Amino acid sequence: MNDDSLGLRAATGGRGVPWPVGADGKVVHYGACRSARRRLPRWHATGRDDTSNMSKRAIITGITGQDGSYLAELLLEKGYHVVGVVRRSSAPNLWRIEHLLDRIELRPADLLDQLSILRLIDEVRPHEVYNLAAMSFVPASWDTPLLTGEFNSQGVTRVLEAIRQVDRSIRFYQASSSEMFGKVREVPQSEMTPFHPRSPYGVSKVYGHYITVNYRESYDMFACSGILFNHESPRRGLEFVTRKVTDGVARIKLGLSDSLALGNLDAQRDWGFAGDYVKAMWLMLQQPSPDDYVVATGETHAVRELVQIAFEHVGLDWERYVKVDPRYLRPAEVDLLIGDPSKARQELGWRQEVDFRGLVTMMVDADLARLEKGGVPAQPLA
Ligand code: NDP
Ligand code: GDR
Repeated sequence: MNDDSLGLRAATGGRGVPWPVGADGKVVHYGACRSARRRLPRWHATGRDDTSNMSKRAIITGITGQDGSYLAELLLEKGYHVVGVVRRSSAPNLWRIEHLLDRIELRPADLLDQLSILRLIDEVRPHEVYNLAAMSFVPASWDTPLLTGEFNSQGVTRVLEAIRQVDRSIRFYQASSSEMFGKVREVPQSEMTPFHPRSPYGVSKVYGHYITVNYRESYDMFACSGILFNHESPRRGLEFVTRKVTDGVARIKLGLSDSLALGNLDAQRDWGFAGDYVKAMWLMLQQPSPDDYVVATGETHAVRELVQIAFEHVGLDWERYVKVDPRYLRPAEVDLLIGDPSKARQELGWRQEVDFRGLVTMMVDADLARLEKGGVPAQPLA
């Protein structure tokens, strides 16, 4: 299979990656790093020039998702050659990266297919891999628990295993989640808080987290797990509660709808802006050694508060429009999440720029602008 099989050649400008060559311009082969100095961790033994991003190549799995699109923008700004992974679908889902298509390369692969991942890593020979691809909608994980595990647990192992076989010096980021804390054992949650996941999604992410830690400890790989709390944006999928609310508010304001059905209004989340959070992903892979970090705002808000701010922003009283529909309640709920981002702040120098109110109003304004222009995508699924 090549780019043409997905009709992507035009989108990528037909460019290929100059592979298989290392940053020094020499052809590299499987196991090229295996004879490197044994007593140093693998990522010290690459001979790559890590001081400049100009020559760096990064693979992003999940580039068509919310975070993938923001991360691709960030890496392009930093001068990376960005390779995005897309999976076969009857209707391409490129709306979040349409504005980037002439600056990135798209390659076909699927987290379910080990050989496609192995070939991808071997052909691109990236410096960094950001594994963002996942089945990310929590309620769907009860409908498809086995498939969720295949994507979110074994999918991570497949990427790590491909890196191990091709070149262990490749730096790896795993998109772990605050859903791993689930029924929380302490407040706030930090890197030391034990996990108690409450959904097949949460359970699958715990596996993804620990297999990342295990490959780091077993093979000296530069593998980091970012334990990110909820982060949102105007590019968020319509099924997640923030976007469902901001889209719903915009529809009601414009007379396109007269009510909004939601589930648990009492759930509390630590919500931040996705554009801020992808910076933490990049920072993790620029450190002298690999580690795991909680990324959060350190504040928590109830769904009810989200709803109130969003309706207030357009001058409406939420209680007139919002209905609680038991269909949106979950078999087991995560009641309260609030992260302690001290380590990310101290060690990575990471800071959020957008606060909760700023995030909600930005999303409402974006949905109003989109709907006013006539962009009316399908109704949210959940
Ligand atoms: P999205 O749901 O927006 O994007 C998911 C991406 O994964 C899409 O690009 C999707 O591709 C891709 N994907 C799914 N299955 C496969 C597969 N089998 N092979 C290849 N690609 C696949 O998620 P987000 O951007 O919000 O999240 C990114 C990651 O961060 C996910 O792993 C999520 O679980 C995790 N996370 C997210 C948080 C958040 O608040 N956003 C918080 C903590 C963790 P397609 O377009 O083809 O469907
Ligand atoms: P979450 O996000 O499950 O935290 O996972 P979501 O926005 O789906 O739910 C947040 C909270 O809102 C409550 N809720 C509703 N949720 C949805 N989707 N629809 C509703 O109508 C509704 N009403 C109330 C939920 O019960 C829940 O408590 C997100 C995903 O991005 C994961 O991939 C990621 O790992 C975590 O955030 C951190």
